[in-house]
Amino acid sequence: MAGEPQPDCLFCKIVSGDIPATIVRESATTVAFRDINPQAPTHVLVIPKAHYPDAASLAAAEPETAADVLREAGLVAADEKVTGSGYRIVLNTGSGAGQTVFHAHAHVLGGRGLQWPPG
Ligand code: IU
Repeated sequence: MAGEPQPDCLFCKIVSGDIPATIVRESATTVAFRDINPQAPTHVLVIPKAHYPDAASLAAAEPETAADVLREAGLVAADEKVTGSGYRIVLNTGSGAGQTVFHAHAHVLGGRGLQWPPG
């Protein structure tokens, strides 16, 4: 069923606690944890607890949960004190765009200068 945990999904295992992560925020529908390979001083991933392969499919199926992910991303930025300097929310979608984990997630990047366009 759509949104159900997938046995081979690493982020579903972080949600269930079967794989450890440094969790910085949690809500009824989301978990936020530090990226294991940080690309900036602040690099946190916000994921829905429900399993969808990418952000667009999450938004199509559960728009309120997609909004929760974005709200939590903003709260992470505030917690990390990067709202003043600016931060970036990234939704890599598809392997050609660099997506490597096919459980929807928003990267929250901040704490350094960020170039545009991204690579
Ligand atoms: P991507 O947008 O799918 O490329 O992002 C996946 C991110 O998940 C990437 O930045 C990894 O470093 C990160 N990550 C993690 O934090 N913990 C894990 O156990 C795994 C990946 I697997």
